[in-house]
Amino acid sequence: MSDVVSLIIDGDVGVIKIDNPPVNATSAAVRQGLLQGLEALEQAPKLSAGVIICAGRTFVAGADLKEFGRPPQLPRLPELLDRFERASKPLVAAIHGTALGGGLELALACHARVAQPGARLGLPEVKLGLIPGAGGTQRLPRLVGLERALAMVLGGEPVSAMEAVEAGLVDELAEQDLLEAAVKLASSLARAGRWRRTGDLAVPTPDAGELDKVAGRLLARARGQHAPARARDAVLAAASLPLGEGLALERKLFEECRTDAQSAALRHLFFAERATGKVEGLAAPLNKVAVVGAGTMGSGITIALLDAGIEVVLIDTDADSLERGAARLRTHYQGLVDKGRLGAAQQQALLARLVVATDPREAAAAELVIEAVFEDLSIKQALFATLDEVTAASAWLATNTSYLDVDAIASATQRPDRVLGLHFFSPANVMKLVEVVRARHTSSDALATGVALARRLAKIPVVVSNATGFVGNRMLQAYGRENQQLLLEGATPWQVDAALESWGMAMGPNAVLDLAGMDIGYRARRARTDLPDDPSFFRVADALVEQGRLGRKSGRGNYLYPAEGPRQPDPEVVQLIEAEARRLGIERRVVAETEIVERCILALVNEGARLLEAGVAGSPADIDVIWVNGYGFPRFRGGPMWYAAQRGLTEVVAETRRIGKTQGALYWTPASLLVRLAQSGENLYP
Ligand code: T1G
Repeated sequence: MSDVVSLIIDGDVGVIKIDNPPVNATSAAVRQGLLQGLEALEQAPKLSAGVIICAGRTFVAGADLKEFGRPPQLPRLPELLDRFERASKPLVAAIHGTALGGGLELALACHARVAQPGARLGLPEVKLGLIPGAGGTQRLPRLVGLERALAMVLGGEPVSAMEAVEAGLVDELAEQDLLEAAVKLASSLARAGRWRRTGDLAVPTPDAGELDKVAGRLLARARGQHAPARARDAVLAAASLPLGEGLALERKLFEECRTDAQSAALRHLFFAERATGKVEGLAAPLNKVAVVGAGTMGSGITIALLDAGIEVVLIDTDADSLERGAARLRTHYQGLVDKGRLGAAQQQALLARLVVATDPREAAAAELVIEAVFEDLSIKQALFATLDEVTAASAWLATNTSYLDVDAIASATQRPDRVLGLHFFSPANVMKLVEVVRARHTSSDALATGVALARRLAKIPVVVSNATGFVGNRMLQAYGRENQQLLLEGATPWQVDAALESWGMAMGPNAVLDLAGMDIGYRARRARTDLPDDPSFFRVADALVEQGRLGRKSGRGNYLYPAEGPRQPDPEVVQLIEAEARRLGIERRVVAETEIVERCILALVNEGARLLEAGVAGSPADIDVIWVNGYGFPRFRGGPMWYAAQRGLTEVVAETRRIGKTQGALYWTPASLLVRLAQSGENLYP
């Protein structure tokens, strides 16, 4: 057979075993091996049935994404699976781990499915800008009905083995030995002399109104994306077209997705998010972590640590703050219990791993301390000096600062090699991004320990160098400056937000400022000595804060926040902006939506390029991962640097220069990296 697919005899059953680490993707070699395995099985007179099983940690988790963009090799998966479905002997899929995409399609082309209780089954192709392309949109509805098939294909989320049994997707749960259960079922199908081909089943006629509701809800969540609507068309066709025609339509729609720029962007991110944080150095094991600062960030970080099975000492020298933080944790977990998402026993076990204290000396036994106190350098330095005394010499000390100088913080200790930044994003137990900050003396083991911890928390670590705002917030400043300037020049906060949200940003910059609270930025700007000499710099945000309009937390900021219902535009804000514009001598005008998007997004690109030149960001892919996971940049556009690369750097540089003619060279001089690449005909991505 081949080194990735083997045929083993188990009584009268031929077991086709796939062994293609790490996730048994259906590479060309696997497809060739499967075809050979099936032909050998059919030609073996002593074999009456077949089982498809996988070695390693999971059943087939999909087509091999590394093959995209290369010339296709035979057999292609759709034809192979049609061949499986028409096999002359019954085939049973034995599922463990995650049967996803082409893996679930392989199982659907079999005649029955057995799964381990912990297995998960799904068609996540839309998350890659694709649709199932090997029969999933036609066979799944035949087993689970159109409504559930729409939800699975348009949402892309997997279902548990139990849910799959209830839905008719899986025939049996293998509580004990998976292979034994599958062989037994395969034999029984052969003895019965009949087995059902999924493709022969009729699709139960649905309630059209219900279908529209399911599809409408899922499509609304996929604003701006192309694949989900194509997926809907393919799935609905299963109820109206014979299998062959439905498969042909699926293939056509799949090809449209495969060649769509959105899929290239999403597949870029898939690999980019797995490539970040590859650092030298040895990650130290962490069993006990101290978190200092029981505020919003400290509590969120504590939840993430507890959820990952780590013991936490939550310290706050202010007893009231500590109690508020502890109450926040208890409320969080009780809320999960109330929603049925956490068992009471699990809740107890989680909280049993938590100790709270007001004395920093309680951090003595922690292998790592994460500081999340007030964003003030002297406060942090004093704390790190204390931690230096009270913790073991081997302890790692991390600061969660979002923009302060990590070198200055490290200098307060005798162990700067063991000091790093772990910049979490709020809410820290939800947001996936962690900027792992390499300060001047940070050792490679310290970095590796930070990266490994982020992965253990199911987050995405990106290593950045120490510089004001690191990467994400430095770029946010450039993006925010354009927003502020556009307001002074004539746009309203809701106009800017609407323009960027329809372009794909998860939330407009003014709504984000209100959410975070504008007093934070206000204080940070006053503490800085490196701001541009520009009286209009963030002047609208500052004026709002000076009028007590901090954002959501004060009920009004760029918007009004009524007790009930959505945020509201506020004419008073326009008056405030107009007054500031007059004072600054800025003549207001009508600002077009295209100008808003162009200036805010290209400001991001230019600042990102500057950070690459300065070595603060390690790669364009790191920047893309930061902005789609920390700031709501639309995934289907691949990230700021991917977007610029697809647009072409010659055009990006020309546009930057054009904007600079009216906005001035201070902010709009094209980064020399972009100019150099454009001139040499190169790009940010090969
Ligand atoms: N192709 C190639 N490599 C893959 C892969 C895939 N489908 N899935 C994972 N890998 C690599 C990944 O890059 C990493 O490599 C390693 O495996 C571990 O991954 C026809 C066309 C299965 C839930 O979308 O969701 O089928 O960095 O770090 O956290 O209709 O991987 O170690 O070198 O993510 O334990 C549909 C994608 C494809 C599933 C495991 N399938 N994968 O998560 O490990 S399109 C998917 C995942 C398709 C058909 C269509 C996850 C996982 P490296 P990991 P994990």
